[in-house]
Amino acid sequence: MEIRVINPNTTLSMTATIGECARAVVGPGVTVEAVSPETGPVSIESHVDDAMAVPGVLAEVARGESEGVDGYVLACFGDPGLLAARELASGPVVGIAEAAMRTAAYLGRGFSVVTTLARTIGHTEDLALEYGLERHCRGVHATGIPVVELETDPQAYATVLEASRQALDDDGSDVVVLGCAGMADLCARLQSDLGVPVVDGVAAAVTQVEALVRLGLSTSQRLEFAAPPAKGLVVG
Ligand code: 2AL
Repeated sequence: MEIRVINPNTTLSMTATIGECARAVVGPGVTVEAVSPETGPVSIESHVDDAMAVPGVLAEVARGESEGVDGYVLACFGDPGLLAARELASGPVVGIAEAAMRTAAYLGRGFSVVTTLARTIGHTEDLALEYGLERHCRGVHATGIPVVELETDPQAYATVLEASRQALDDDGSDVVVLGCAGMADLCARLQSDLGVPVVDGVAAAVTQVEALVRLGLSTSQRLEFAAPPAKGLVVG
């Protein structure tokens, strides 16, 4: 089985870490390749970044289809291009926000999302609503750390840990969801320090794709998610 993990941003060091975290949790016989689009924003933390990332995500899905990929993970917590990717792919496509929030709902009464910049909070709240998980999502909390600084800020771990402790208290929640793919490598240490389940969407999504492929399940082609009709593009 081949799973393609698409990091929708173009920071290749982050793509490599995401790939390692995904490979650490899949079963034998599963190959994971982590890729980024050739062009696009270095991080995704605004609506413009989100929109700019989508063409590159769809190009990676189209390439994966020509290479026989069995399923895809979209490894950005905004799940950019998720529904469009489902139209293009023959195998399942799972976004890390949806996977993390659904997984967290198995594990407790309410979860807190701990994320990067405050400006991403609204989009995450919208996603919780869209996925029908607003009753479980008790709060979304920003650390103030820009995505690319998760890799370079020596205080990043301590800041995420403190924000998570505060979020659990403020929200009366019992599970933490990491709101950025760039936090994937912090997950195990946070879970051990916090003493509650901590869900990394990269691990949740890649194991979900593995399970769906193993079950022989993929996106229904019957209505909305059928392949879109080919049409001309006007280039100005
Ligand atoms: C993200 C993420 O997962 N990747 C990225 O570039 N931005 N999420 C976020 N909340 O900032």
